Amino acid sequence: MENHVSQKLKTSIEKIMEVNFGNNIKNGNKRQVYEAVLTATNEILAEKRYEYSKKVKEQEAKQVYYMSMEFLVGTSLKNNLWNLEAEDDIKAFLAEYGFDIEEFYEMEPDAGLGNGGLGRLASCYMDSMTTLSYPITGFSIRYEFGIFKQVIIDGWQNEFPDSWIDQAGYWLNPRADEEIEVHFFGNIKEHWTDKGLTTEHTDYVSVMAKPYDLFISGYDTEAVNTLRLWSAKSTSGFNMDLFSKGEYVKSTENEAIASSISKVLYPADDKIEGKSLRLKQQYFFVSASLQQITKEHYKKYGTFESFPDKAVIHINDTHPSLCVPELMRILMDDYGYVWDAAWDITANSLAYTNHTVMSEALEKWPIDLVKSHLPRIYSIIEEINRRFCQFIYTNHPELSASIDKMAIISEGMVKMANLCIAGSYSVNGVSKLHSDILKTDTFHNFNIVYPDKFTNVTNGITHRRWLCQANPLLSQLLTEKIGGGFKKSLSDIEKFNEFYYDEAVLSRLREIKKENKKRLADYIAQKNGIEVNCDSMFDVQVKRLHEYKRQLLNVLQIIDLYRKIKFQGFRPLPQTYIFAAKASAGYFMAKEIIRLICAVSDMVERDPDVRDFLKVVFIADYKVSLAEIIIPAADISEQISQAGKEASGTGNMKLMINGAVTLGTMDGANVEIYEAVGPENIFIFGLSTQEVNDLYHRGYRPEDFYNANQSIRDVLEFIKSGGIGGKNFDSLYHYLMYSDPYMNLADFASYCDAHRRVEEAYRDEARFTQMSLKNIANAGIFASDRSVTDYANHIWHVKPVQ
Ligand code: Z57
Repeated sequence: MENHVSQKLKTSIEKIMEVNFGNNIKNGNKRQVYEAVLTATNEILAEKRYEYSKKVKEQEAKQVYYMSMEFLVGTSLKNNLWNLEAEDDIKAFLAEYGFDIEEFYEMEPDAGLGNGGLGRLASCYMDSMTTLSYPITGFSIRYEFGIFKQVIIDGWQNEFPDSWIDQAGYWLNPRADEEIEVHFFGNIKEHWTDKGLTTEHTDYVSVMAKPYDLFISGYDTEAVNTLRLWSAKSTSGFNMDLFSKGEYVKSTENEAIASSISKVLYPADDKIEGKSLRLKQQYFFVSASLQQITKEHYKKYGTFESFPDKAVIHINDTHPSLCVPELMRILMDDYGYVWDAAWDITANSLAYTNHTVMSEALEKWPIDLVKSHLPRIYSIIEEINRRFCQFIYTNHPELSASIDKMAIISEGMVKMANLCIAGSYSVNGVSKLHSDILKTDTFHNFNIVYPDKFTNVTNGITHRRWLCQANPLLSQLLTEKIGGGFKKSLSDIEKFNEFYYDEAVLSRLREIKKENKKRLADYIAQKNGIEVNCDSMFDVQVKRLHEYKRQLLNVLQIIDLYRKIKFQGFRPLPQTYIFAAKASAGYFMAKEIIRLICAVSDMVERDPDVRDFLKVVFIADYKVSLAEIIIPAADISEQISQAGKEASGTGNMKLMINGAVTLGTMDGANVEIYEAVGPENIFIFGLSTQEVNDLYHRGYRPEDFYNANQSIRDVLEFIKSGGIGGKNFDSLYHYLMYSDPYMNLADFASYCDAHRRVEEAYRDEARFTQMSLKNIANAGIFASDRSVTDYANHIWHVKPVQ
């Protein structure tokens, strides 16, 4: 039975072909029909959005505003058609005219408005909130260029601009009627009025924020939410005087400076970039968003007393931390509230999620930078800090000695996490382990002062994209065996446990994995020119390249394996190691690790003694749409970060739900995966968080592990002697021998041992498939539907709008 939406879509596609191109589908070219399909789908969402937002307004429902510098949206066409349950119909409809919908999917570029886990999490949450009919608006920046395109040349990562809007701009709905002005630089003047001492911001530079709305569809729901992306432009176009004088370049300078704010996403993940432009980006989107939110609230309610009951502003990592002083500024300067009243409203409307404990990622800004760029905001932060320190001295004299660590301003810097904790009513980590570390270690003192603020919400993923759409064969099998209910409530997937002894189901699982491996093998053959054996075990590590994630440990094991095959006659199970990762553009060590992976890949490929047992593939340009091809093909999921460093991980969950078995440390959400599947369905190795800390305090010396372990010596000396294709990797050798900050060498032996256990398990086909089934069937708790329900009930206090 054809649904109503499909019917509307078809009519609309036909209409757009006529109106936009004076053509029809039959005679249309691919580009025209592509545009018509995207435009028609966007229109359906726009109509649904209108109906839904009317209901939200009527019911005066409390709303979530999700502030994030990143939303890693990926592609939208397939997701939207799938959510609207129109995919099959539209596919058939296009096929009638000789068009293959898969080709349209491939034409759509990823909206890569994020780096990695943090940005993809935000997008998963938008999907789940919408599916569960909660009102939420995401706020971010309409970067003209998303995360760079990665091209590997001679093993070295090169970055190219990712211009996505031409081909995917059909999803962006401009709202010129809701432009907002944002103020930078200038001076502040204080003067007395009948309202007391008031502050005026003068001589500022204005930038216009123009919103573009991207509609977010949900599955089996009336709801459509919006992701509002702000684009920067100058208030004045260009300088006509200069233009008339023939100074063409100069005449457009102001516009160039203004629009640079929304030009490009900063490509550093988990590491701060203390640049002026980055601070401008943060304030730009925070200010535009909060001005809009407060304006709407005031129009409706005429007061902000009710603000905390009607709105919650979520701060995704500290990047939007300026929400704290900006909301204060708006309430005081624009709406005349006095400090205490404004603080009461602010501190009851903001909630903050921390995503890392790595010191280099905890944001801090030089005082001078904040003061010059945002003088009014800085003066507010100073006052927040003064009152905060006063509060600690008065109520927690025992913490006086820690005041430097806890202060919002200290050591010449503004500490953004401290600002967020002081200014929010809720602070959460992203896995049980991470949230515990926040309380006992990173923010230990704050937890003494505000014990009720700290909570945990373990991350989740939208299984609709990561299972149903990325792995249609597995989704089909699940539907046959347990019904389709899991698409809306993933807890149903638990029923799949019943098939643990069902030979037919186990063999179907193997066939499906094989098909997915073939699909990936085709991609690899085409992109890398490497033939991989689909009967070999696919071992996958895909994520950003970072020292703490220890892709290097993975390569060391591979080199060890290579040497044992080559020189010691070892005959392992045939295995294919698949890597994909982007490194931050300026991150030398990360790029060296990519170069090492590529060199090992070449070395193995060239060696007839080894290549039938071992393959190594580095797939370039990892992104959401590529992840959707790689993840369903994985047998083994490498989650091998140093314990205590990976806040949660979400790739681990995507791989698990696609039947990959985790090989990992007791870190982040791996701990909860371990609890979900049981010790016999996961491979755990390495030091625990506690052991890492103890070793660190005793004094970690990588040479001790070098001296104690023959394999480590062999591998390191092999690297040093030019064994890897005659290439020089001295920097990595020295790094490991004399620094090794993430203790690769300490975990090496345990990791190699875990690999042998993996091989042994994989050789027992039946047993391994059962492990895989257990992983699929117990992934229910990692649905982002569960995560957002936790947020909604325990942090945001919002209800669905039906
Ligand atoms: C980022 O992707 C994450 C943390 C950050 O502080 C920044 Br900046 C970027 C990641 C964590 O590394 C992952 O462990 C976590 O799963 C993800 O955020 C989502 O919470």
